[in-house]
Order: sequence, then C-alpha cells, then structure tokens
Amino acid sequence: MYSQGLFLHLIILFLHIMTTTSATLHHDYYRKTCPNVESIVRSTVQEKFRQTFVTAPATLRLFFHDCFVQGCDASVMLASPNNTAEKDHQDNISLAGDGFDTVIKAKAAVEREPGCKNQVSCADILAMATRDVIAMTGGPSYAVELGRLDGRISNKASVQHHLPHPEFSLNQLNAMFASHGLTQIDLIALSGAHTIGFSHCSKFSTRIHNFNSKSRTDPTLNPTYARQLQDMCPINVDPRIAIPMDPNTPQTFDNMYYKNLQKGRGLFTSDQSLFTDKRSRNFVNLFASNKTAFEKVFVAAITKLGRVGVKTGSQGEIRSDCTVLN
Ligand code: HEM
Ligand SMILES: *[C@@H]1O[C@H](CO)[C@@H](O)[C@H](O)[C@H]1NC(C)=O
Ligand SMILES: *[C@@H]1O[C@H](CO)[C@@H](O)[C@H](O)[C@H]1NC(C)=O
Ligand SMILES: CC(=O)N[C@H]1CO[C@H](CO)[C@@H](O)[C@@H]1O
Repeated sequence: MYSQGLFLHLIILFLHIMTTTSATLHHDYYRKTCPNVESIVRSTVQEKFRQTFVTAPATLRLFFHDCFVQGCDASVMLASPNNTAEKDHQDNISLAGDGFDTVIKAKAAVEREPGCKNQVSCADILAMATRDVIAMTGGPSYAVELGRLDGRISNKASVQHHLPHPEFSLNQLNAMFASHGLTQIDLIALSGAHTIGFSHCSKFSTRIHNFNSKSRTDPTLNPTYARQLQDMCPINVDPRIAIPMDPNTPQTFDNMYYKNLQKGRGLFTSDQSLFTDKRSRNFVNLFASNKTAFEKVFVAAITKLGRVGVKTGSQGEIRSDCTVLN
C-alpha cells in the first residue's frame, strides 16, 4: 500500500515537471501586445457566469471539443453558411450556446481595449475562459499557456473519429486520448470535468432502459441511482431535458466525481469504466481520497490538452470575429 502511494506520488511529481515548459506556448505571450488580456477576459467571464451557471460547464466542454478536433484553434467556433462546419456535427448539437457566447463576449471586450485589437486569438481566449470557469466553480486556478493561432479549417467530417462517445470502454477511451498525445492518467483526471454540468437523457438511456437481454439496467450502475435516473429520464422523455452529471455537488468543481464512481454513480459507461476497470481504478481511488492530488494532475492534464494541435506561423491567423474566417 505504501509503495503504491509512493509510486502515485512520483508520477504526480513527474507530471509537474512535464508541464513547466512548452516549445511554443508561454504564460506571458501577450505581455507586450495586450498586457491586461487576462483580467479583461476574466471580468467578462465573471459577468456571464453571474447571469448563468451554464457558462462554466459549457465553456469547459467547448475547450475540450475544440482541442480534440483539429487542435486547440477555435475551429469549433466557426459557423458555416451551409451547415458543414465542426459545430454542425451532431456530437456538437448539445454544446450549450453559452460557451460560444462567453468567448464571443470576451473577444469583443479584448478588441475594445486600446492596443489589443487583432492581437489575441479566439483559441487563447477560450483557453483563458476555461481556466477562469474552473476557478469560479471552486476548482484549481493555474497559469494558462498562450500563443495559439486560430485555425482556418472546420468541417463536420473531422468530428466523427476524434471525439469520445459515452458508451466507450477504457480501451476505446485510451486509444482516443492516445491519438491526441494524452495518457490514461490524463484521461482519468480530465474526466473529472464531469463534476459540473449536465447531460441529456439520450446519452445514457441504454444503461437504464434496455441494457441487454438479461438486464434492463447496466449492472455496474448503483440500483438506487439507476431508479433515480429512470424517474428523471423516462422512456419518452422530452429530448431537451438535461440532468446534472454530479448529483451531489452539481455546481462545484471538486473530486465528488470520483467518489460517485466508487459507488456506481458514474453517469456514462465511459465514466463508470474508469472504476470498473482495474487498470484505472487506483487513480480513481486516489483522486476520490485526495482532492489536492486530483487538482495537481488535472492542471497538468488540461495544460497538455491545451497543447494539442496548436497552430503557429502560417498555419493560422488571429480572427477578428471568432465565428468567421478573416
Ligand atoms: C472521456 C471521454 C468523455 C466523454 C465520452 C464525454 C461525453 C460527454 C457527454 C455525452 C456529455 C453530455 C452532453 C449533453 O448531453 O449535453 C458531456 C458533458 C460534459 N463534458 Fe464530457 N466527455 C468526456 C470527456 C470530457 C472532458 C475531457 C471534458 C473537459 C475537460 C469534458 C467536459 C464536459 C462538461 C463540462 C460537460 C457538461 C456540459 C454542459 O453542461 O453544458 N468531458 N460529456
Ligand atoms: C460549404 O461552404 C464552404 C465555405 O464556407 C465551402 O468550402 C464548402 O465547399 C461548402 N460545402 C458544401 C457541401 O457546399
Ligand atoms: C495528497 O496529495 C498531495 C499532492 O500529491 C500530497 O502532497 C499529499 O501528501 C497527499 N495527502 C495525503 C493525505 O496522502
Ligand atoms: C451550439 C451549436 O452551434 N450547435 C449547433 C450544432 O449543430 C446543429 C446542426 O446539426 C445546429 O443546429 C446547432 O446550432
């Protein structure tokens, strides 16, 4: 037991060392061109958050989807006149509009600041806003790496094989995260984002209504929780109904997600499999028992996520409108 604890501790130390530098991104990237950018973004995000809590989960999920499809380049923000952009894929249909709105408002505030016009990318604004919503909901605050350019490509077809699905097994999740340079530990920590936010009933209906020929419900689901989910999400439920993914502390970015998994209260197969599968269970247990350890590994993992597919030089641009190419 002690040696396992020590092993996990060493991994956390190692992750910390790994995240202190990056080849292209810097914490003070806008020091000369727009020194107040972080406080401008933060006050816009704060105002939006005061209007609606959904700002937080919507922005966090938008960042994840952006980074996994074509890299962290705000390509997810691009609108297309003929509905063929990334955001038009059905996996995106559930991205709450408040995430887009947060970035659009923060970009407008940055553009209004003297000297900052056309200096700050939408991709970086999304990364800053994501850091801010995590802190605002009680999660760790961290220095965010900056220097991404906005991408020029966005299409529906690219979404298909780049986003994980809620019915994924650990093997499928690991393969998808590995294809973006992320490890199983990153996967376990980043999945902790499901400590805030909402899911539509359709995303897990098989688990509670028609799991297989032997059992109506997924046997890895806590039976009491399964009944609660059946009550909230009956078979012909209104497709617009969304329920909290962490029923205990739905508005707090804490380690409750992992405590829920220990009790069979993971909403998706992808969540519960992190505990069911012995290969990932140790980290679920660590994060459930030690919030500080979770926060450390989460910060390392989201920093890595923010480096996926970053565009520099001629690969990108600084969009003046986040939803349209220059
Ligand atoms: C590991 C694989 C993952 C799968 C299969 C997955 C799947 C999903 C699904 C199906 C929903 C519900 C969408 C809806 O019905 O509206 C959701 C919501 C959410 N996901 Fe994930 N997700 C994963 C990882 C992540 C990661 C890595 C993050 C961020 C770091 C994230 C952040 C969120 C947030 C914040 C929400 C709530 C959105 C809202 O309330 O508007 N997810 N996810
Ligand atoms: C949709 O519009 C984009 C430009 O906005 C264009 O490149 C693409 O070919 C169009 N796709 C279809 C199917 O018309
Ligand atoms: C929790 O994790 C932190 C960070 O890794 C570590 O410093 C601390 O000793 C751990 N606490 C316990 C009670 O194990
Ligand atoms: C938030 C957002 O832009 N959602 C879009 C996702 O895609 C559908 C079409 O498939 C659009 O109708 C939504 O507006």
